Amino acid sequence: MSHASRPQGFATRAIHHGYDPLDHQGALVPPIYQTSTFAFGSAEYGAACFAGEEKGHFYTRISNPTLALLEQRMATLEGAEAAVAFGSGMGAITATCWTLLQPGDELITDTTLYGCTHSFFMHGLQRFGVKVTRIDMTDPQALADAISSKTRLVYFETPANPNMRLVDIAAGSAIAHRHGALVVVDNTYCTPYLQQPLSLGADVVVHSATKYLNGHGDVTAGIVACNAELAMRVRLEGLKDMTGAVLSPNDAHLIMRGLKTLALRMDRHCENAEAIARTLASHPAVDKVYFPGLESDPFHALASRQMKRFGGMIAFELKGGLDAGRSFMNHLSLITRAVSLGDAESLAQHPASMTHSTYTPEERAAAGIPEGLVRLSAGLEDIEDLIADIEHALAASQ
Ligand code: HCS
Repeated sequence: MSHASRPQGFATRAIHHGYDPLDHQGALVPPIYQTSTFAFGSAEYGAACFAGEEKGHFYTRISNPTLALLEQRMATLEGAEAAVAFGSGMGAITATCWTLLQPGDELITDTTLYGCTHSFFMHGLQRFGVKVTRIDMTDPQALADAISSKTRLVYFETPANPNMRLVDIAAGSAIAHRHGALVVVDNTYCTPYLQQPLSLGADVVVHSATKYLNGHGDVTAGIVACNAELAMRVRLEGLKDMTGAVLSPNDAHLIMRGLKTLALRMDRHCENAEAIARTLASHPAVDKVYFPGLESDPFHALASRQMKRFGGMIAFELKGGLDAGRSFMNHLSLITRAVSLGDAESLAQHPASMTHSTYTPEERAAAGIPEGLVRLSAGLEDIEDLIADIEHALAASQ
């Protein structure tokens, strides 16, 4: 294999893919095209752009060179033909669903979803005539039993936010495809560094790029990655016409800066999370730890097959329940009490009253989201400092 045709590794593509400084006056870092609109050399050229006969950029809600570079990088990292960037993860999710569903269709999803995705499905899509069926997707047989010719999309997170349930992507995709349904996987918790759903049979990957992909807590963004035909539909219907949830070029630049260190950061997040999970699992105040890296976790075998490592997210319950969980959070001094995840800073939050407060208590119970559950996003700090903070907060909450 010649040097030029040798496939480049993940970190190399995250840093270099799609850009040659010599095409841009030598600028090492890609220029930011901070512009809303693009001049047409002639009226005819502008008309051809609008007609789709010319590939040129003409308005940033539809495309922009800085967004296009981020999209190419995310496509190569996910093993997709194309990607589309959005101004938030919810922008990516809603645009995908508005593009691929119509009244009368059915969407089958897992009982556990991020709170606003749950809310969009139950209170948004259903209002517009889409049937939403929630099942236990950790059991492929439940999908096989529920799916029908009306099922257009099968949608799940793996690991799921916040209770770390895993879904077998290959098994779910095989069942969905036998019935002509498309599979959409929210890959936010893993990033393509840890898991590539398209290679396991999924059709569309969605991300909140606000999280690990950017990694620095200063941007909200979303990504859809899939085949070129679907991506064009999501761009022209879901992004351009139905949500307008465009990403700013400056934020695309920040995400590309984050992507340069994604591989390094993910390894550190994974190492810190494993050490925290083992500390929690052996502490007398802790009732239950939800982390697929623990050999005792029910999803350990699937995670070992489907993920490169076990990720940076942990959930746990204390023996003292909700009160102890709140006390734990209030006694943290290094770990920040905040929603979101995947930042350099470790973050702790209470799903029942924060990210998953859009569920009714009954829905949370059915989804396996206990009221006392605490969610931790392991950051990049020194592990000794994180463990000291956690041990102090646990001791104060017994
Ligand atoms: N999706 C983010 C934002 C919550 S409101 C999270 O923390 O799960």
